[in-house]
Amino acid sequence: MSEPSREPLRERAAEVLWANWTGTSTVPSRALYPHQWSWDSAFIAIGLRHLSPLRAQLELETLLAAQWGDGRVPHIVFNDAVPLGAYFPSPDFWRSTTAGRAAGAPADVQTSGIVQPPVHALAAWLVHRADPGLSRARAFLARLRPRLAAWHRYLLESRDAGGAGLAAVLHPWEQGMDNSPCWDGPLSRVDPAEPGAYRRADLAHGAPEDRPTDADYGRYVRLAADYRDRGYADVTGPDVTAPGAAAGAFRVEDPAFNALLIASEHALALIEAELGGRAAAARSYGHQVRARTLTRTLVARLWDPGRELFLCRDLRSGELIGERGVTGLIPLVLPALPSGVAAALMRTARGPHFGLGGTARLVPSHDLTGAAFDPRRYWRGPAWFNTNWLVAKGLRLHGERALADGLRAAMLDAADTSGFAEYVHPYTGEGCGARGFGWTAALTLDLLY
Ligand code: 9WN
Repeated sequence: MSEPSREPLRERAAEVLWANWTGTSTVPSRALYPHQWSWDSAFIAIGLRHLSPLRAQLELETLLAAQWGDGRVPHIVFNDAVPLGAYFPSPDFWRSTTAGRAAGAPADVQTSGIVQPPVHALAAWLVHRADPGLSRARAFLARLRPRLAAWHRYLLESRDAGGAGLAAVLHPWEQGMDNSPCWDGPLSRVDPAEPGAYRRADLAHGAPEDRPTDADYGRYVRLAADYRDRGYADVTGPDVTAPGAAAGAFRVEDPAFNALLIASEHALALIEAELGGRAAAARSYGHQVRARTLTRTLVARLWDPGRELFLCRDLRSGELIGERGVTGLIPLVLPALPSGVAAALMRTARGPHFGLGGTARLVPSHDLTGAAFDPRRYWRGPAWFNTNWLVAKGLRLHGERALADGLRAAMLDAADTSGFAEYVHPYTGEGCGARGFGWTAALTLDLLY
C-alpha cells in the first residue's frame, strides 16, 4: 500500500528497530527488557524482514541457537553484557546452565527455563518469503527446520498436560499476557514468594499502576522457582492434582498459545514443501494434517458457544475459565476454523466486550465490561500491538476487509502518536509502558509494507 503520508512513520519505526538491535538480535526495550525475548523476536523478525532480511534471519537463528536439548525454546536469552540487576529474574535466578542441564540447557548461553508462544515457524516462513534467494543461499530454512520441528514436538508431547493433544502453559509468563484476569483463579492457588526474596527491576522503568501488582509478582516468582527446583521437569498425564504437586499448581490450556502453535504448524508445512524432496513432502503433509486435527481439538476443548469466544481451560479444576480475554479472539488466524465459529468470533470482536469498530479504538486485552477491566494495567485492559496485528490478520483471512482496514489505520495512528508504546489505552490510544517498543515498531512496519 503506497501511503506517502505514512513515510515519516515508517522511518521512525525503522529507527526504533535499529536502536534496539544488539548485533545478533533485538531487545523489546533498552530500558525495561534488555535481553532477547522469544515471542517478541518472532514478531520483530516479521517487521525487520522488510528492512533487512538478513537481520531478520539472524534474529531467529540467535533465538533458536539457545534451544534446549528437550526442544524447548526459552522465553529469554540473556545478554551477558547487561548488568545482572537490570532485569529480574536474572540468569542467576533461572540457573539454566546448572538446574537446566537435565533438560539439555545449552552450556554456552544463559536462558530462562520457561517458554513463550510458538510464533517462530510462522515468522521463519514470512522472513524466508521476504528474500527467498538470500534464504536459500544461507540455507536458512534448512537449518531452522529441525529446530522448529523439535520445538513443536516438545510442546505437543512434553506439554500435553491435559492429555487431549493441546499444549499447556505452566506459568503466566509462558502465555505472554502476564497478569490477564484469566489467570486470577489458577494463580490464587499459588503461595506467593516472600516479598524480601527478590527485587522488582521493572518498577525502576515502568509506572506501578501500569505494571502487574506485587501480589501477582510473588506468585510468578514462586511458580518459576518451583519449576526450576524440579530441574524443569515436565509432568504430563491426568494426575496433575496429586498432593504436593507444586508442578500442577498452574496448568492452563490457552487459546492464543495453541492457535499460534497451529498457525506455525501450517507454516512448517509450507517450509517443508519449499525444501522439497520426498521425505519433506511427507513431513509437509503430516504438518497439514496435524494443523487441521489440532484446530478441531481447539474447538472441542476451548470454544464456548454461549459466549461466542474461546476460553482458557484450567487443568487443575478441569473447568473452562469464564473470563473473556483477547486470547479468545486469536484463533481467528486459523484458516481451518469452522466458518460458523469464525463468524461468531467476529461478532464478539464487534460486540460490547471488545468494542471493535465501535467504542474501542483498538482491541483491548480484556473484556471492556468485565469487573477486572483496567484500561491502564498491562494485560487487564490496554490494547497491545501484537494481539491487534493477529486479530487484523484473522479478520482479513475470514473476509472482514473493512473492519481489518479500520483496525490497521487505528494501529498506525496509535503507534505514531504514542511513540511506539508497549501498549495503549484502548479508548483513547494514549501510550502506556515502555516507548520505542520492538514489536510495536516491527508490526507497524509490517502493516506499512
Ligand atoms: C516477562 C517482553 C515481555 C513480553 C511479554 C510481556 C512482558 C515480561 C515482564 O514483556 O513480560 O516475560 O517482565 O513483564 O508480558 O508478553 O514478551 O516484551
